[in-house]
Amino acid sequence: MHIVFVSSACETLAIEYLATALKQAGHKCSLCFDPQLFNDTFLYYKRLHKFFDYTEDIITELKSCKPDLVAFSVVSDNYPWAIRLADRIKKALQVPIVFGGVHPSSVPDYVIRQPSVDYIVVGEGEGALVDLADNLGNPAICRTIPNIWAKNGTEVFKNEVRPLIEDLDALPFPDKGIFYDKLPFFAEGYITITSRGCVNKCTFCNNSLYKDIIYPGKGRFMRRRSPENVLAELRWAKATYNFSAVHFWDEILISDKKWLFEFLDGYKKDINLPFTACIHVNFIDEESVARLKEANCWQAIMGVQSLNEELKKNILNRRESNEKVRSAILLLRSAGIHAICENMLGLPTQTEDDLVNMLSFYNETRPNRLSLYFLRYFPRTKIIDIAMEHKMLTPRDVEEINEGLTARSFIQGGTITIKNFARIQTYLVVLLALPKWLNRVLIRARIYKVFPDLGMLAHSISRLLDRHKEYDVDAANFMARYRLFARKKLADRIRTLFPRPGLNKKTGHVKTV
Ligand code: B12
Ligand code: SF4
Repeated sequence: MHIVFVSSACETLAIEYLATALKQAGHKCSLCFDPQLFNDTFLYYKRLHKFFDYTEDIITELKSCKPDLVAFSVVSDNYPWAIRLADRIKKALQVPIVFGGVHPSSVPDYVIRQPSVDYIVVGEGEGALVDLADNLGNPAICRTIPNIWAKNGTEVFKNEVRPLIEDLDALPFPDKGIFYDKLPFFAEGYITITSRGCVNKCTFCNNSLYKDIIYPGKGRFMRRRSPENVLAELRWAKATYNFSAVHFWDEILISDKKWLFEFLDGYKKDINLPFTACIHVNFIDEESVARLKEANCWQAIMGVQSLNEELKKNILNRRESNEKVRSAILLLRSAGIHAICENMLGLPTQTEDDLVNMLSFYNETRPNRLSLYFLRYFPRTKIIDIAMEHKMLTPRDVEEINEGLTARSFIQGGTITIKNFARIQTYLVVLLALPKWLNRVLIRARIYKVFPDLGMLAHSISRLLDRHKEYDVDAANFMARYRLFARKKLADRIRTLFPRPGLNKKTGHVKTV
């Protein structure tokens, strides 16, 4: 069977793992990439997005490659995009369509109602997608495959979730070629993951849902590949692709010290390229920071989320103290590791004073970059119940979250002072650029009240101010995507407006008889 993945804007490890599994089972896989220009986390302009829209190019590409199955990897944010495109594909090709990933796994009963979605895979997809591809010609069998939800008219078939993959070393390496062959700029930085699951259970995160609702009794949730298995992948990749940096996309790379040190020793010896990882303050100490630095870690990202310890414990189910956060930032900074702290706005019970304290805290501790996002409620996460108890969400809001209608709204509820929260978001862009004494005066005067609400732009500006040419491959990929696809679309538009004689005015192609 020929399975075509349709992907939006970024390289996706899920697609790479699934492509490997399908190819090993004898199927053919390809990729259609929607660059989503001006419709991403950093830039959102409706008109420009429309001008640079690639929907029809994807349809043309799909028609020419004649897939037997079209597959989407879907998070809540790209769900509206996926549905729009799936509807369009269904009209043009009448091909079966499968959705997998976090959003359909969280609310399969909502997603399966969509007319263009024929199958859903809940949870890990390798086994289920191969079974589906093997049996596509026989819908009766497809309706019984574990992890699959299928439908026949209005009848929905819901199958049990199979046990979690216990031994991650048994998985073949992800198929990087599916992205790199078509979009070579992604090969600048190598992304990989050494684990699945997380040791924590924060209320706003999908892991709380996976652990408590989807996977209880289905095996160990937190799993890690052996150091040797990860190193073997990286050695192979380094020899095959000439990348300049590595990104670890684990929830927390450093949660198992013994594993970490063994891995870092091998990494330093065999790979030794600058790398980025997500960490957690609970696992940071002098020794781990020193070992990370030695192995060439240049950037560490940590979710701090809130500096109100009570709120953190009661609302977010996180127990780390502010003292721990302070010491983690200082340790990373003194080791010369670029420290990024992510924080959340609009949390239940959060007050303006909490955020003013946060400004003061960061003014003194000075991480290298700060991000401040409005809490987005993801379907069926625990924090939704908490927000309802605090009357911040109504049942109707929850319905909209499950339907995926809130994808672009960063603000849901919040306290009455929420408009000032957005101004604090703007202040954060300049906070680290100003001297400590000046910030102290400005914070005391609550100067942020006169700042504009820049919304997403604040986030984009702070990202732009913190660009590191040497190994900031995220930024390089972002630029490359815009350069490549904006140029291509502009050329297409110009060709259509000013066709050369002998060219088809509509398509810009040479007329044939
Ligand atoms: C790495 C990562 C990223 C990377 C790459 C994202 C990507 N598209 O791959 C980056 C940094 C770019 C990123 C961006 C974002 N991310 Co992110 N990210 C992750 C993280 C930490 C790991 C994902 C991963 O690669 N896992 C490894 C792969 C192998 O596992 P997997 O993705 O679960 O895939 C398996 C199954 O889900 C299934 N599956 C997945 N897709 C498909 C498709 C088909 C057809 C089938 C059959 C099966 C299937 O099979 C796979 C293999 O078993 C997850 C946390 C998590 N635990 O999932 C958050 C997570 C997915 N991200 C999240 C969010 C919110 C975002 C952003 C919206 C943030 C933002 N504001 O920009 C963007 C969205 C970008 C996008 N369009 O996808 C949320 C999503 C919540 C939700 N309900 O939607 C998560 C769950 C974290 C959380 N807060 O709980 N993210
Ligand atoms: S530590 Fe991070 S990944 Fe783990 S549960 Fe909390 S938010 Fe999710």
